[in-house]
Amino acid sequence: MGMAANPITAVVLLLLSILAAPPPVSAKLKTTTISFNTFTFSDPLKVNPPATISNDALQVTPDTGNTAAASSLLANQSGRILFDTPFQLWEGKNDTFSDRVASFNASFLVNIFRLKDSPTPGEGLTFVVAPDLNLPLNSSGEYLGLTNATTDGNASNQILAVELDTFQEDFDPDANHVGLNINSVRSNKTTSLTPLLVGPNQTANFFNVWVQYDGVKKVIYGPFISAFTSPCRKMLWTNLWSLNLIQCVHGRAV
Ligand SMILES: [Ca+2]
Ligand SMILES: [Ca+2]
Repeated sequence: MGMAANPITAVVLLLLSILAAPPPVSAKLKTTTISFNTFTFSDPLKVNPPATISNDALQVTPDTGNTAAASSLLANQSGRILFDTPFQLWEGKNDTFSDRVASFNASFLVNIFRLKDSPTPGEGLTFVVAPDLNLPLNSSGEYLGLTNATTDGNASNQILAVELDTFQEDFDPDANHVGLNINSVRSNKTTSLTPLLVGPNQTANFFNVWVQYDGVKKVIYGPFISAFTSPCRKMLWTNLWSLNLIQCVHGRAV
């Protein structure tokens, strides 16, 4: 489980926690919790360049206020940051509880903003569940660090992502939406975030985001969003989609 993104939009993640817990059906239950207040390179993460860790935060794609360098540094980039150890999301068909699927809860603080003089915004940011730690080649732009022109839509991708999309392609409803992506950047489901403006602001723009999966009900809440600056962290937006993880991702995934 991790983050994939494409640039010009600067993305900084400051807090991430994961809870993975199968439903309460047997003594084999196992719970894993990983939390970060700030990030360092010694954390159990796989950082795929140009993603990096900077200012105690995960920076998925390059960020610079140097406009002379911006066009070459910011354009056509994608990065990924993932946990370096896979999670068991579901077990094999021969398992006694073969329909048992893990639940998880990922929460993070995001800052997505467009540089003041940048000619175009970036495509956005995703929370991703992937089969391995590898970043696909040529996965910038509309491919959001998830796929590329050759692999997009292939069932063998075994990728699940919740996107925060900030640039409208011809298959997108607008330039400010969330989507449920299974093996493709062409979302299975989308919902506009208007009037909640997550993406195109030109100043620091912090939001708390939660992506939760209920392995019993087989429902993904993707995502809850609240304003970071609100004293009571007022919930601004929630969403819910039915999803059976067994049908879209490997039993062990990152
Ligand atoms: Ca898009
Ligand atoms: Ca989209």
